Amino acid sequence: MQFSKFSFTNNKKTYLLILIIILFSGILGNHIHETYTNQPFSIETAKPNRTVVANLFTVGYDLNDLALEPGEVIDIVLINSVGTDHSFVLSNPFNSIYQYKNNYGEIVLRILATTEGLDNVICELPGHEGLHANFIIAN
Ligand SMILES: [Cu+2]
Repeated sequence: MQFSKFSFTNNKKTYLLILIIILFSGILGNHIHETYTNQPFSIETAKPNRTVVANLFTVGYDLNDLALEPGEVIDIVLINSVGTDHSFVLSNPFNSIYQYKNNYGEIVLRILATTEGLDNVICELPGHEGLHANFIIAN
């Protein structure tokens, strides 16, 4: 059995080929990455499928019968919320929430429902534990 001696000149083509592969995979990788980052789904800019109104003080009762379909984006306008601070979160981390204020200064909760089942929206500020509502996500 014979072993060829290591020689840089004999392996030049191999090194060149590896270099070309590395460079092209870098270019291709960057291209794919750019394609994804140019078209992200953003709940902030998503158009809600519908808008419902709930009173901040009776939000649990007002949203009692709320049912969302998987994939649905809904805006919940909280009346009586002008001038107060709240930080609403969802119990299910697979669903998304985006809180913003509309032109009247009312808090709006935009929810993207992705996972079937029950979920709960609650204000996480201390003393605001009473501000919560259950809703169901089902087809
Ligand atoms: Cu609150």
